[in-house]
Amino acid sequence: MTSQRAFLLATTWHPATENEPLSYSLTLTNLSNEPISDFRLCVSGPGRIDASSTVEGGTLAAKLSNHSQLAPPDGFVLQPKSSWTITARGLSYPLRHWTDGANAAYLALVDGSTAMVAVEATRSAGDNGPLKRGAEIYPVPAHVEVPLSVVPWPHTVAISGRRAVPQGLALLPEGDDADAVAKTFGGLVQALFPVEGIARSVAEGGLPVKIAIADGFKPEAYAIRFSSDPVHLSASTRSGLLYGLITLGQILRGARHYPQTFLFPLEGEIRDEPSMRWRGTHLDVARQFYGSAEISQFLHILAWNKLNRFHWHLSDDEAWRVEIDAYPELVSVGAWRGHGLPIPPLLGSGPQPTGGYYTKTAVREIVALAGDLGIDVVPEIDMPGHCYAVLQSLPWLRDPQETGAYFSIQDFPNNCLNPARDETYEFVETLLDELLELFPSQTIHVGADEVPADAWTGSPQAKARLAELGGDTSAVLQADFLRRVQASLTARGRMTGAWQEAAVGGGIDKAHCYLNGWHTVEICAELATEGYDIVVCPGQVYYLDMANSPDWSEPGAGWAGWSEPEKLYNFDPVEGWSTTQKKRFLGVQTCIWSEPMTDRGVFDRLVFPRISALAETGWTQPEAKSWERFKALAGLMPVLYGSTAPPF
Ligand code: TNX
Repeated sequence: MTSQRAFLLATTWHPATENEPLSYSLTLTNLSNEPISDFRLCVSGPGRIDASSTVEGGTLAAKLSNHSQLAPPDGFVLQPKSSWTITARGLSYPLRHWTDGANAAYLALVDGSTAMVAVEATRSAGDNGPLKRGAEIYPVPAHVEVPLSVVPWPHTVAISGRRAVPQGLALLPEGDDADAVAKTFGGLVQALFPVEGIARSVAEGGLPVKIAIADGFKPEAYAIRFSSDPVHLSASTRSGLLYGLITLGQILRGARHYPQTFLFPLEGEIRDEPSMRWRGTHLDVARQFYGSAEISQFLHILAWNKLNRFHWHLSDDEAWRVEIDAYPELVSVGAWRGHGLPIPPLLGSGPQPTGGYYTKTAVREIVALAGDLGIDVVPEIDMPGHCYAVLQSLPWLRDPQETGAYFSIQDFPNNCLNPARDETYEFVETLLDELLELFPSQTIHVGADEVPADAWTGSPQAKARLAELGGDTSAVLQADFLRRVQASLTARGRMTGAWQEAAVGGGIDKAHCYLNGWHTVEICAELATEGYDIVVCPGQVYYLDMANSPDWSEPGAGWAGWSEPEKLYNFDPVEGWSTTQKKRFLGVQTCIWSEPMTDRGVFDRLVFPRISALAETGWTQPEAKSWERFKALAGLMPVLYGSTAPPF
């Protein structure tokens, strides 16, 4: 039962000064007319109060990662209209932005019930600027250096003349492939711009566009020939045709919405092809859940940016998100956080069960949509680390003799699958049976990131296995585990994807994998020298959870720094790479870790327009990039939630 009493939590971050060390204070106010006692204040949000922090005014009675239960002194009564403040010092994760602090709270009462607490956004003692959320939409200027509104900018544009802006595009497909692409494009513009009527018949004023497959194009390349009537679009693949239609749709939208600035050409040609073959984004649906409708719309946006890889991060410590018939607990337990559940409220989820998962039907629909949109879905199941949700759901996977505790960087205890247990491999094999049936993609990502250096040191089984392997670090055990998982994937005809840590402890088979380099470009280059194929995604630029600026008022994280759109746009992912190293370069992706994105206005602010800046890096030839041009055109690109709310 949830009590209706009213409480308010205000939190303040005090950065360290010359005289005072850093501190984080939490003030609970009882707004009701009744006193309250025998309670714990439970909070969560990206920043955490460590077990080693000192707490003044109360005690840290229990905690798991960023879920903290704070208890007032014995016998304490919080009187009506009065406040209780506690202060934590010595936090290992300094707060840098307003989304770092507690963004959900409740009281746990002795009778087992909970009471809701309204939470104000965390303030910093040194910065009172208005807090920002919602995408920043760049205004389209009156004059732009190019006459067409296309993002990412095409390879070759040789057009002339201006025609009266057509009312829409009347698609005239020739053959089955072209037919299918026309349908996909119809669905795409309907989803993104439902009231614009971009695809419409000749009778409604649509400009005829002949679409046909033709020989001689690279896989994603296309050509558009403008002439008085009709326009001709050709490509050798469905994705090439779709990209051509997207270019036409973008030209039409620019000319229609900004007729003084952009035009629809009368004659000439656009020939286009991407500069990189891997142009993607990752999305973490474990820390925050994104329902199928959100994923579908996000895929539409990726396609409009000509992005072709969707790295779907489906599991982490905080949750498991995909239905697996053999292990129903993975979703009945692992997909939900809540007070009293095996996974407590984390990262802003409240006391009520919060979460969700994708049914197999939903996954199949999403994978099919992605395929139509030219997007390869790369599912990630993170292992052996980041498995707290798995182990809470399937506790028999643990070594029953294990003693002691090791902690992950996000402060989860004993969160790694045990590489010495037969049960682990049975689990992984059964999981892969179902996963591979759901995901036809060439690549399956197995995580491999952030296994604590002291993982498994309390497990007799793991110690025995390590001795057998002749190693003395957890990295050796991890590499042995990953090689076994990879061998299984290779035997089933799949490539293994992994974070860069898969290269430690002896590494995995380089011929059948690619790695995401997430530390620096230099590390990516070193891994390329070792012979790994690399997708470059360094945290300090391509992690879209990092804030847009160092200001407190900007949402997002800050552990890897901050990345404004211009920095991301101009970033060279292969700076300093040799020709040999470049042979191992697959392309680029952004990573959308979702810890700070409880609020969807925060998602919009962090993801847009930076994802379009990445898309242009992936598609446009480096020498043809121009921040000024991109900035002028980016305002026409879609955002997911349409959240452009003013600051608050
Ligand atoms: C590091 S990058 C992680 C994630 C976090 C992210 C937050 C990587 C492979 N692991 O678990 O969500 O930082 O920025």
